[in-house]
Amino acid sequence: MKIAIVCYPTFGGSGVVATELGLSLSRRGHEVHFVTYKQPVRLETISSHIRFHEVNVPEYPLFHYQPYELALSSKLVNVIKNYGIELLHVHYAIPHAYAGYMAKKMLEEEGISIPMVTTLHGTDITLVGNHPFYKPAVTFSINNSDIVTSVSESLKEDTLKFFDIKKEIEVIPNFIDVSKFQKKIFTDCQRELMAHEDEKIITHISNFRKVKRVDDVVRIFYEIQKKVKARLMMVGEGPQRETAEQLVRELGIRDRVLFLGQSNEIDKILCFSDLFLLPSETESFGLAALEAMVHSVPVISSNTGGLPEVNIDNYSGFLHDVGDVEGMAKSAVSILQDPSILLKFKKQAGEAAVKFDINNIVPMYEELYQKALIKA
Ligand code: GMT
Repeated sequence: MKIAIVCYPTFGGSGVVATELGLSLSRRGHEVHFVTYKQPVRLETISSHIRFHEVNVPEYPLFHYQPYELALSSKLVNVIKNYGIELLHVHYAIPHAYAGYMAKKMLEEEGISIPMVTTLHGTDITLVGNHPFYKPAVTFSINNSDIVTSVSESLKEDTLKFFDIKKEIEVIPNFIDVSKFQKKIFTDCQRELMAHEDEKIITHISNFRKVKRVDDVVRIFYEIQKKVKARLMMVGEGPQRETAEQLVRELGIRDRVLFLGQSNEIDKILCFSDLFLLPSETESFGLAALEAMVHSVPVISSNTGGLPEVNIDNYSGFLHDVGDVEGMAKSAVSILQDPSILLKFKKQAGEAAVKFDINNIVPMYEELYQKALIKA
């Protein structure tokens, strides 16, 4: 099948999922064309089965806001025509589903019919899309997609609650290539560069937006390090980084906390981590938690959104109410304090990740694509 994928090319989860999906589809014999404004971060190889088409938005002084949707829909029309694309898969409703719909309509004028699959990822529904400025456009784009998927049951429920949806929403969870990680033996983990042997390593990875509650991460760690010798690795960049750094200073734990910035070495960082913290306000899925689990790192998270579908309470880690810093710290200590309990949770975290193996999930998309092609 010839498939065009539209996504955000940045470090965000939706872009990562879209890229990994495209790579996997190409390995399964499909031809995949990524259409976005920059080469996606995890798209390292371009081959005859993987192409990248950059959407350019020329700066024009008349425009206060440069019209990205217009450029994207025009680019889609050209790519679909030039490469004989059979199916369009857009990740994130805003503005991708909207631009995709426009491309579909333009192509219809030329007698070309192309099905569009829209995958909802979370913030396009729970935070941004729900805003009155965008709501009519998001509702319209979802209702006019041929097939709609969401990455968790929880996100499906939220979408039906917040929008007037007339379409069936299929749940296809996010995924991970278990064999890539669990069989990989890291010879260069270099744990000793990050912490002493008797110290535990606690990690948080995110884009440091408000929704991630990075201050809670720092406060949870502050409580943990009173009981267990530990270090905190803060990985990522974003608007809350400075306030978190300030809090670290105020709490007097600067020598225990490392802000590593954005990293392409997530595997290496998770390879030496003992525990992962994700106390988010909301999380449609929590891909970062799954990435930790596949590296056998137990997760302490909030029990919000799709997180309970990924992190299994008292098995792969623990779940607590949003903002329950004390509870999260207590659970963390209970795992870290006893080596045999830590070992048990590490093993269980790895086991819980297997359910989301790429080989179980990607065929679900292929099946939907077939359905969409028959419908079109
Ligand atoms: O969480 C973010 O800040 C990034 C965001 C995105 O749009 O890429 O992630 C969303 O999609 C991911 C992939 O499906 C999910 O794993 C994240 O839980 C979801 N984020 C939120 O719902 C806050």
